[in-house]
Amino acid sequence: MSEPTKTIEGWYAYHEFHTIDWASWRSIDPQERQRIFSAFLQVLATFEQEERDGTSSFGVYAIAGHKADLLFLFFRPTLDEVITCKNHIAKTEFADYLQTSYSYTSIVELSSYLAKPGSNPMDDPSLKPRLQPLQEKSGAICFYPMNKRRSGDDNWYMLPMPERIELMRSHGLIGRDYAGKVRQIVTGSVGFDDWEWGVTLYAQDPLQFKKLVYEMRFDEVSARYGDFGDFYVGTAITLSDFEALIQFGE
Ligand code: 76R
Repeated sequence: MSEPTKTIEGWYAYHEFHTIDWASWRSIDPQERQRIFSAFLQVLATFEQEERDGTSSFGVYAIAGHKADLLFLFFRPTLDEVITCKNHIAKTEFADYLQTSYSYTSIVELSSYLAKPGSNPMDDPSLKPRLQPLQEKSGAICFYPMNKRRSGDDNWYMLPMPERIELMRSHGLIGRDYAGKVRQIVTGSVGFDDWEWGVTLYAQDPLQFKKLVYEMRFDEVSARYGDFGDFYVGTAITLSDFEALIQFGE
């Protein structure tokens, strides 16, 4: 058996994607819509307040394409808390006009591949913000789940540790070229959800997602060992952007 990689976990992550049921939403009168949406905003404002208190992170995103219109993204210390957040949203009247089109449960994960041998990663002061990451409030977001392949000769989990370290070094080097342009949050989901990791990327310019993901496809870690799920791309929105998004301009 090859040696498992040590991982350090941080906040739980819960990505919840929704489509808006525009036909039902349009069918109710504007005052009623206003009332329902105001109540919903109050719930979201609570999540934002909790983020300001430093106990979690929350974000709302507008998503491109037919797979979703909205993403609510929660980073929270416990699984119980993300379940509670999910149910807070589900119990609102506004949720009657949403359909959950996809969701992903995972946990912020740092792996020890590039840690200095013998060092205690917990001594690293840069670790806390990486384990308890705050979301970006502007710019673009990209999310997709992925696996490391386990088929025939291409089985990541049977590679000896030194080989995996070497491959991850090359992966990290490509990533570092995007420092300042793309921020990545890798969340582990073995035992939690249908893929092994979620990848959440932030960039001011969404084109940088394409550049980075494309470049990584040529790197062995992704070329030989990466299997990918559906991609979601969108932008961070404020609560007032959100209000504008769901209005019809009456
Ligand atoms: O954490 C670190 O900065 C150390 C180096 C590093 C690790 C250990 C790193 C760097 N990643 C690591 C682990 Mn990554 N990453 C992805 C994807 O689309 C694809 O082809 C893959 C999706 C992207 C875009 C990306 C970006 N990374 C991982 C893991 C866990 C692997 C395991 O444990 O087997 C996955 C699944 C994964 C996937 N990675 C970086 C980036 C970027 C931009 C960096 C540089 C970060 C920096 O140096 O600031």
